[in-house]
Amino acid sequence: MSSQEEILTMPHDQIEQVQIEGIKKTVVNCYENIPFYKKSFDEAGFDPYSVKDFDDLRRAPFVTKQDLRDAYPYGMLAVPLRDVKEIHMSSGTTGVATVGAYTEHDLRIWGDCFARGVLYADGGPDDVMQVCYGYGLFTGGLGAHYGGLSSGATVIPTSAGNTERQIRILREMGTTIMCCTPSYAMHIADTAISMGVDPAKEFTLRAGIHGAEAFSDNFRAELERKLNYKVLDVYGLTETMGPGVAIECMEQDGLHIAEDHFYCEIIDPATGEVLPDGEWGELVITTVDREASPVVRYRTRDITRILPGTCKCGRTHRRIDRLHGRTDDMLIIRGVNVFPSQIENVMETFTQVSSWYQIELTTKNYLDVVTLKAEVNPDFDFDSTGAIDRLQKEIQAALKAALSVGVKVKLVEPMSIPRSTGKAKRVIDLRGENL
Ligand code: DLL
Repeated sequence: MSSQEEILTMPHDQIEQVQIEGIKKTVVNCYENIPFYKKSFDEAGFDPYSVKDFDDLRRAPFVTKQDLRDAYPYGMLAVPLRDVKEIHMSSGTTGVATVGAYTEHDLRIWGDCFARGVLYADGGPDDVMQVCYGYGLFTGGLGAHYGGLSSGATVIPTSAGNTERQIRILREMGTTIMCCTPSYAMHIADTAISMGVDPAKEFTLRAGIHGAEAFSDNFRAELERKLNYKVLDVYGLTETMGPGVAIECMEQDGLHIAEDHFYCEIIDPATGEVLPDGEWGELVITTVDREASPVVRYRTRDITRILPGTCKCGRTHRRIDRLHGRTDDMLIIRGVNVFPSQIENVMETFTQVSSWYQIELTTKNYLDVVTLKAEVNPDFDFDSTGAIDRLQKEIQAALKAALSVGVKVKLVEPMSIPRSTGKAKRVIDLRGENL
């Protein structure tokens, strides 16, 4: 058994011991080296030196993305800059980015965590891993890269984009594991098919380690059918490391948290109360042994739950469920709370439409208007206006019933919604732009 497999099958009380020892150091390290934590712990009356168990940690205040942004660029570093060997940043669509810094130790841990995805896929040195996540400040490319190296696989760092070349390499280099966003994997598959290539037969893929965005079970099934491989979901975020915080095993029954490095809690986002296993809420993460950018009770805004019980694979690290979106994904449409995943669930019941959709929000006469653009499948007769009208009305009625809010449905031709090589853009909010 490899040492990683030994860690992954450790009795859970031993994992908890590792976590508690690490957390004790993390809270003291944050308090002593990061002025933000000194202030926030003191204000909350939280004594980092008194932490002995997980209940004690629960008395610590949360840290938010805004806190990390306010500390830009180096305010959250717990080590001297000379010990930092690499820096990544979140894309920061709303302005200031958040910074993730890594010591040599942090980079090694990162590689080991992502390498668990390769282990879960029953892979190792005999695999050829094509990394088509973007390389750069985004953590996808280099995180997968370090994971590939740590697992002993042969890494081909194609980065994102140049889809025809990706396809050529997939066919010619014997790639067995592909790493990219699920939407980019679908785009690669569809482009290959449109080029007359049958990826299910001509590619040699065994597994895809896909994450960075939510994707439905149907989307996964379609990917697995088109590419004839197994899709494993990988979760992570710049603020705590990048990809590898949690990864699915071949059971595809939740993502095993790398619990020796991350302590996860689920809270009620409205009250901050910790919820029991099995209940859905917001994921909060404390790093166990991160040196450069430790976080104590970071509110991820991601919605999931801890799956009770143990996994059939025999590994002992607890699992989170596949993510159901983010608390800040919630759209408030005419006062009604709507999650894009609810819209997706309805769409999936219509076999005539594909998984490509975009939600556009506009304002008309001071009221929110939601338009859902969805692509029909290539075998649907798009020229039959009667059929299109009928289907649009059926989908509209189903959405109204499910969401209690009217959604205008506009079916469009296959391949007409722009594809992305990274995270797909599902919601376009044009409200407030006087349209
Ligand atoms: O997306 C890190 C990553 C790269 C994860 C490659 C997996 C693969 P950020 O750009 O900081 O980091 O975005 C983090 O993306 O808080 C989630 O909302 C979302 N996210 C990440 N993985 C998943 C997933 C990377 N498997 C944010 N399912 C997170 C759903 C995900 N959402």
